[in-house]
Amino acid sequence: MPRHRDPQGSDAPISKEPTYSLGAVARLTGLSPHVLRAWERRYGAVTPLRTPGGTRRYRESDVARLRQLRAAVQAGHTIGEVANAPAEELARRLELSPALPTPPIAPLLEAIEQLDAATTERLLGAQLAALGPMRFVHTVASPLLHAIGSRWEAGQLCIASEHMASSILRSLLGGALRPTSAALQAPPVLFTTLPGETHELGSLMAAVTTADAGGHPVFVGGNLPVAEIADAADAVGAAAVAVGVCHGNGNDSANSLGALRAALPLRVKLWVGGPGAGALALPPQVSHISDTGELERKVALLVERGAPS
Ligand code: B12
Repeated sequence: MPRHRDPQGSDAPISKEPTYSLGAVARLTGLSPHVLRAWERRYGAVTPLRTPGGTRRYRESDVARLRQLRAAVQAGHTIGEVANAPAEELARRLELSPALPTPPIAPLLEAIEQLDAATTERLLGAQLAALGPMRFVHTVASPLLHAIGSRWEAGQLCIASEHMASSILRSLLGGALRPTSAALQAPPVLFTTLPGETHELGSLMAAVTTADAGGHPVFVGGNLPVAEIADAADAVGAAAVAVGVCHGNGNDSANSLGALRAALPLRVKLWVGGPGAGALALPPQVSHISDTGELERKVALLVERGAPS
C-alpha cells in the first residue's frame, strides 16, 4: 500500500489507491497550483482527500476530472458553467466542441516520397516548434509514421524514404528530450528496446512523454542486449526501465523480458509498452503500460516519491 508522508507529522496512508500531491497534479493536468486551489475553493470542482495535517492528496478520479474540466475550458466553456457538471454532460459538451485543427501530413509525405530531406526537416521542425513536443508526437509524428508504414506495406513508398523520415524524427525528438534542471532531480527512467527490436521511435516518444510529465528520461536507443540494458540502468541509477515492444517476436521478447527482470534489482521497476506489448505473456514484476495517461501517472508517482519504491 502506498504511504504518503504528511509533512506535518503523520505518515499514515490515507487511501488504498495511489494519491497525488498538488505539484504532481499541476504537472499531470497542466493547471497551476493557484488555479487548482481556486477551482476547488470557488467552484468545488473537486474535493481532494486531506492528510491529518491538512495537505491535499488527489485521487486518480480527481486528476481525470480536472483534465476534463481543463479541456472544457480550453474549448470555450467557463469554469463556472462546467465545474459541477456530471462527467457524461462534460463528455457530451467536449464532443460538440470544435476539435483543435490537426496539421496536414500530405505535404510531409510528398517531401518524404521525393527524398527531399531539407523540406521534410523544415516542415517537421516548424510543426514541433508550433505544437510543442506532446502535440507534435500525437498529431504529427505518430500519424506520419503510421502513414509511412501503410504506404511502405502497399509498395508505394521506398525503404530509403522511410529511413530518411525516421532519422529526421529521431534527431528532432531527441532534441525535445533535453531535461530541465528540475527534471534532473527526478529518478531516471531508462528507455530502450529489447534485442532484435529495431523499432525505437515509439520508445523515444514515450521518453518525450516522460520529460513532459516532469520526469527524467534517459533514452539509450534500441536493440540492446539484456546485459547492456541492466548495466546502463545501474550506471544511471534508474528507478525504472521502460521497454518498447513494437514488432516483437513472441517468446523471444517474453524470454528477454524475463532475463532482464532477473538481471535488475527488484527495486528497479520494469515497464513495457508499445503496440506489441499487450500480446506478450509478461513475467511477474513486469508492468504493462497501456497508454500515455498511465505512463504520465506512473512518472508523477516516481517524481513525487523521489526514489524507487
Ligand atoms: C519506422 C519503421 C521501421 C524502421 C524503424 C526505425 C527506427 N529507428 O525506429 C525500420 C526500418 C528499422 C523497421 C524495420 C522493420 N519493420 Co517496421 N515500421 C516502421 C513504421 C513505419 C513506424 C514504426 C514507429 O516508429 N512507430 C512509432 C509510433 C508512431 O508508434 P508506436 O510504436 O505504436 O508508439 C506509440 C505507442 O505505442 C507508445 N509506445 C511505444 N513504445 C513504448 C514504450 C513504453 C514503455 C510506453 C509506455 C509506450 C510506448 O508511444 C508511442 C507514441 O504514442 C511502422 C508502421 C507503424 N504502423 O507503426 C512499421 C512496422 C512496425 N514495421 C513492420 C515490419 C514488418 C518491419 C520489419 C520486420 C520489416 C522487415 N521485413 O525487415 C523490420 C523489423 C525489424 C525488427 N526486428 O525490429 C510492421 C510490423 C508488423 C507487425 N505487427 O509485426 C509495421 C507495422 C509496418 C507494416 N504496416 O507492416 N521498421
